[in-house]
Amino acid sequence: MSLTTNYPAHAPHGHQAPSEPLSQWIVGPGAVGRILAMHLARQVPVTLIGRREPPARLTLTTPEGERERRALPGATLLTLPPTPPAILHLTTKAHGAEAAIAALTGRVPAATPLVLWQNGFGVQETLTRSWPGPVLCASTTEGAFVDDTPEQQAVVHAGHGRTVIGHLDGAYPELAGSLANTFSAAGLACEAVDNIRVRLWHKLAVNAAINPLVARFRIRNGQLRDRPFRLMVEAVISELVTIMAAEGIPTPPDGWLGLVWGVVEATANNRASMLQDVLAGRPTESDAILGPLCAAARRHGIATPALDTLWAATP
Ligand code: KPL
Repeated sequence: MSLTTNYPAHAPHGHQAPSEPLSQWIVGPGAVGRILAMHLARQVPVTLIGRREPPARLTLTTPEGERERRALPGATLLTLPPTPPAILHLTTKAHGAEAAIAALTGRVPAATPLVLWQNGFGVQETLTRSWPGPVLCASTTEGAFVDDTPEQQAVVHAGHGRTVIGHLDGAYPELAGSLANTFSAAGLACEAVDNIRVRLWHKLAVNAAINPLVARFRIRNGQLRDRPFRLMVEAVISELVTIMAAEGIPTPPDGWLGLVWGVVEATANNRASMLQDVLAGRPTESDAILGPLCAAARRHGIATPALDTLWAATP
């Protein structure tokens, strides 16, 4: 089934997707937004939207080294297209999400389904409760980075990952299933899940174990496998295990070590998002990623020296 038209706000279960394909807007032209746009554009009309005009043509380099060049309709938050989208994807950084939604409110129909792609765990809860239409959260381990050299506007898909999508309370399963099918058909393996809250905490653990360390030492994900970084990753994971147990977050099927090292392996060639931010002099998502974990640790009286040091060291 491919993704189709508007979903009413009050049909959390049992809603049927109509049959006319309509466009999807992707707000936030960073690495995740570009990967999503370049893949989705194979299946449905896509508009890429930024604070500034996004590049009119993009080159995608696949993990296998192939190159695909494509013209993508673009817009800014001040020059939105006249026809509203069927689906609104928010791929900004966690700290930019609420400002982007404020800029869109009243300018897209209130019932438009919203998909949140942020790392961390914060805006997901806030926007799920405040956006009038259906809100799904997506969590992805696709590895990607932007390569904006003057001669080319590009996104490098550095490693295949998996995406899961769902509503925080398990609502809108048909919408989640329909979107998962569209993403998978477009080449981004995706599964609709009824426990996205748990999946977001799992991803939080992955991001906490990888991102601050690679940003601090300016290394690619795969270099974490080498000494002395391996020991640092393991120190973080051992704190994460205690926090997750105290929070009642189920252990992932491969265990916490298996989860983190699996992503490191699959994205070995990637420059993680936090490293990209540090290199570009942008604010990082350290508060969104380390904040909820350290807050949970404090609630349960758990000492987190490794996480505290990383948080203090990350801008
Ligand atoms: O999510 C990521 C990120 O870069 O933010 C990972 C999965 C760690 C890939 O680099």
